[in-house]
Amino acid sequence: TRCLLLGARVQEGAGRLGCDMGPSAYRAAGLAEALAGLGLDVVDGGDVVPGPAADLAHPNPALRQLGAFAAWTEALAGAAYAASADAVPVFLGGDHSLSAGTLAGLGRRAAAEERPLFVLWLDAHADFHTLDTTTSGNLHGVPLAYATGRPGFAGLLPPLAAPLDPAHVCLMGTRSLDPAERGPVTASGMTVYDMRSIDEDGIVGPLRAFLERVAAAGGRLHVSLDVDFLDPEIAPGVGTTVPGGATFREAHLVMEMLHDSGLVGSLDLVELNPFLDERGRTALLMVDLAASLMGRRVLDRPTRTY
Ligand code: DIR
Ligand code: MN
Ligand code: MN
Ligand code: MN
Repeated sequence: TRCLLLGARVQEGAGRLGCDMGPSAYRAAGLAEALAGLGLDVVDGGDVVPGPAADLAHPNPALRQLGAFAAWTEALAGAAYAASADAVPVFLGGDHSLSAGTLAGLGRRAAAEERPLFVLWLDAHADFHTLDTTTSGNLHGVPLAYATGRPGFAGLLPPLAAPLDPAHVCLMGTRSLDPAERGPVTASGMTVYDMRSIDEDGIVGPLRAFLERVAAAGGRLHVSLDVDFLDPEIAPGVGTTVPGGATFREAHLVMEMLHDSGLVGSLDLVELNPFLDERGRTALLMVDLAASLMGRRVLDRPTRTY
C-alpha cells in the first residue's frame, strides 16, 4: 500500500500558537524516510490548503476561530475522502481540530465502501465538547462531538455524509475531561479506557478486545494520536500536557499491535507544538511511533538519545 503524507498547518483550534509548525517538524525528523525505510511506498503530498474563513456568528462568546475551523474541516474532509481511496493517509498536524475534517472524509469513504468506520482516539482528552459546551473556546476540544453527530454544528460545519457511530469509538489514555463532557461521554456509548483502567489492567487486553471488534465487523480503522496521550516526561512538545500519560513502551506496544492487526487505514498525528519541544525529541518520538504502527519491529528500532 501507498502511504500518503498530508500536512495540515492548522493552529487556530489550540489555545497556544505553534502547531502550524508540526508538519515541518515531522519532515525534519525524517518521517518519510523512516516509513520508506520499512519498504513502504511513501509519497509526501505536501500541505492541505483551506479556503478563506467565513465570519461565522455563534452565541457562545468563548468560541474562537469558528470560521477558520469550518474552512479547515471542509478542506480536510475532501482531502481525507480522496486520499483514502487508494492510500493510507497520514495527516501531519496541526492541532486536533483537524480530525473533524479527517473523520468527516473517512466516514464518507467508509460509507462508500459499505464498511463501518472505527476510531481509536489516543488522547488525554475526549474532545467531545459541542460548540455550546466548550468553555475554553478552543476548537481542538470538539472534533469527536462533531463527527459523531452531536447537535449544534449544523449550518456552521459541513454536513456529515455519514456520522460516526459512538459505539465504534475507543478512547485510550483519557485523564482530563471537562465537567460538561463527563455526562455526554458516558451516555454516548463510546468505549473509554482511562489511565486508571490502563494502570490497573494494562493496555494489551483492552486494545486486543477493540481490535477484535473492528475485525469482526469488517471495519476500516482510523487512529487519531494526540501527543498528550503520552506522558509529558517523554513528550513535552504539546500545549496541553497532562501528567500520568502513556509510557514509551505502552505507546509503542499500542502501535505494534495496531500494525499486527492489519486494520489501520488512516492516521492523524496531532497537537505537536515544535515551539514547546526540546530539540525535536517529541517530533522524533512521534516519528518512531508512526514507524512502529507501520511495521518497524523492536529489534530494528534505531538507538536514539532523547
Ligand atoms: C479541553 C482541552 N478539553 C478544552 N482539550 C484538549 O479546551 O476543551 N484536547 N487539549 O486535546
Ligand atoms: Mn485531542
Ligand atoms: Mn489532548
Ligand atoms: Mn456496529
